[in-house]
Amino acid sequence: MSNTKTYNVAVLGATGAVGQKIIETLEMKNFPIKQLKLLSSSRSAGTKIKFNDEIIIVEEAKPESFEGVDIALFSAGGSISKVLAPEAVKRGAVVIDNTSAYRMDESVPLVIPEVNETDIQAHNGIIANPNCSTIQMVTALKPIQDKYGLNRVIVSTYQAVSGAGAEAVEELKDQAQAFLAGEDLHAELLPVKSESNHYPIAFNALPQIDVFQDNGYTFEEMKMINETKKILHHAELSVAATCVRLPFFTSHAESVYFEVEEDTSVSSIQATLKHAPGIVLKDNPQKQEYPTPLDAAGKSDVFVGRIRKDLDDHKGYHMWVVSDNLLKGAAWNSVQIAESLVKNNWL
Ligand code: L14
Repeated sequence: MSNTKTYNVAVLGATGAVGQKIIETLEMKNFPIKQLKLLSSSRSAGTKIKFNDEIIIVEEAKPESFEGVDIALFSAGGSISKVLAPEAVKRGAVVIDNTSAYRMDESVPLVIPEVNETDIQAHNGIIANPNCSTIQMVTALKPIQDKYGLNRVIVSTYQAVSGAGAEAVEELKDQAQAFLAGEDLHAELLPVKSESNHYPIAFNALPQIDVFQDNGYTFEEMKMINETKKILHHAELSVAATCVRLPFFTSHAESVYFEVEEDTSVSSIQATLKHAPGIVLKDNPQKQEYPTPLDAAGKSDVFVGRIRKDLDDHKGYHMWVVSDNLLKGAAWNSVQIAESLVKNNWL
């Protein structure tokens, strides 16, 4: 017998880049919804959004908005999550939070369903969705860790502008047009809106995503470092990251160097990843086959290619990992967590 139970679901940040993808993913996956509530700041309240055959009017999010809600998907920024997630939990909702507000909180599971689904069970009302760059890398590293052990990871990212929101996408479009018309480029947003210096992203590369920390790493880099250890339950793992913004719209790409504990081979790693959940192996140098951001865009999988052995360290390997940052990196992973809550009765 199929489970016919349905749920009251709320999406906070419904008009944002991730929020819109969450709504599309809920519809596409036919999530068992009784009533869908769309919430935002007062600025976007009143926006009309289509869901299945219904037009839903976005409401301003308030603590009382979560009355009667079973599952609330949050992606309206960390400071809003800090205020409203406890209010939602107080009213009986389980919050799946897409911001960095709770990820490193010890009482909050940080989950990629293909990697550590059972961690969800221990939730106290909040489950954190990892950072987009972390999700795609860890989805690819987990089967490798399980089979060969893992003691070191060094990653450089090539990140799409949509990670910084819909406004950043507009900034890139405007700058690209200005550049081709021979006009001056206006930079008001990237690398970080709230900071004083802004640099053009069009035809450029910016080695800063999120704010700098005292140790010289950016917060995006530290998120990758700390979240990877937590999700893999491997506090001793050495992780270093360099996160770079590039001028394309969708999908992050990553060059990942990793060192395994047991001797293996490229073909063994390829075979392992070929059968791993959520992974599509696209690795055939003879035919020039490897994933790119453009072909990963709009797809829910994590694509891996360019697997090769380090020339000096016999336990070192390199790979190229690409995934849609708004889907597996955000909306898709969040809805997978919601599906797991329902399927396993972990609400
Ligand atoms: O931590 O600007 O969830 O690309 C993910 C997107 C942080 C910013 C997070 C970006 C955000 C990042």
